[in-house]
Amino acid sequence: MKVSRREFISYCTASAAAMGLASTLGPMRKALAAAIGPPIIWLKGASCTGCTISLSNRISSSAPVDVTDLLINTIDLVYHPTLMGAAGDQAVQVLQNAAAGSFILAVEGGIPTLYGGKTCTVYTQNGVDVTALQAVQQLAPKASKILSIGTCASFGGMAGASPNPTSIESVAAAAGLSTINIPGCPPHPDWIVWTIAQLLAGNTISLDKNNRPTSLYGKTVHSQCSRVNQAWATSLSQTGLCNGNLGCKGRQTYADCPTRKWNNGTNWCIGTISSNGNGADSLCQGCTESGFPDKFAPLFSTNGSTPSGHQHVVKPGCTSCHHSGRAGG
Ligand code: FSX
Repeated sequence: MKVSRREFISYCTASAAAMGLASTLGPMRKALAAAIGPPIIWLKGASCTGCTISLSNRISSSAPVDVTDLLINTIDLVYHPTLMGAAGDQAVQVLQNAAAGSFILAVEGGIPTLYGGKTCTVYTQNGVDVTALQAVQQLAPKASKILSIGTCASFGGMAGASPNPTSIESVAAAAGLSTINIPGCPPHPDWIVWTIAQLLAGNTISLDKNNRPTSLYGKTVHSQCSRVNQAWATSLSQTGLCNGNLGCKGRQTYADCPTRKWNNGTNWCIGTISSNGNGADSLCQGCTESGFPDKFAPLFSTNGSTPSGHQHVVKPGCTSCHHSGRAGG
């Protein structure tokens, strides 16, 4: 892959910001905070780091256009275990300094609670290990807002899937406090950026019963899907047909994936494979929902059975049952 000079400089700048340099340059950090709002402390519990990787992949035509723009011009991310270069006592001191004032707490990953939470240690303070459970319980009550980033933090998710040997809980359950949830396994980078931007702008975010922003999670995947009026597929090889009887969870899942799409608007799980290879031509796995993944197992079905309450009518242009566009139907 060829990397242009501009891309290389942009990448280096992002790395510098991500190294926590802004956090350690006192006057500069103060000026930054005054310009762009309260600092953000990002903790990571039990997770695969996919949420951070997803955020790092942001590419947008509007600001912040990428992770460089985000870190330099949009947010004051003072502590992030994956992105920052600072480590050890210095990094923890930066966290503590930020926690002494107004700050936003973002947590990625579920919170192990068994064994006193000792299966997940997030940092060491004064020579003592601090668990994710302790850090969340100490910081969450002081935070102006708490963001649960990803399905693990929001609901337990993949990290808390059965048999959940370390009794992983959501951030809200572990902290005993309400959180703004941005689920998705992983969440779309736009969902994270949009929510943080609303908070920094002082806007009130409308939430659904699962504490997800309704602007992002207000409609079912099914109701926005380009296959909504197509006949039932009996095999994933039937490109373009509705995968509702093959295990697709689009009718129970709330997210704007069909219209926003992923990878810079290129494709999404159900997107039809095109000649240039875009699209996964698969099905929605329900990753933004509480109970994922256990509730939606098995993720794939090959029995071709008709979803309950529907008559299986396979013909092009079908207008019966959910194919008439009934959301959630
Ligand atoms: Fe969980 Fe984040 Fe799924 Fe992974 O780190 S939401 S396992 S894609 O990404 O926490």
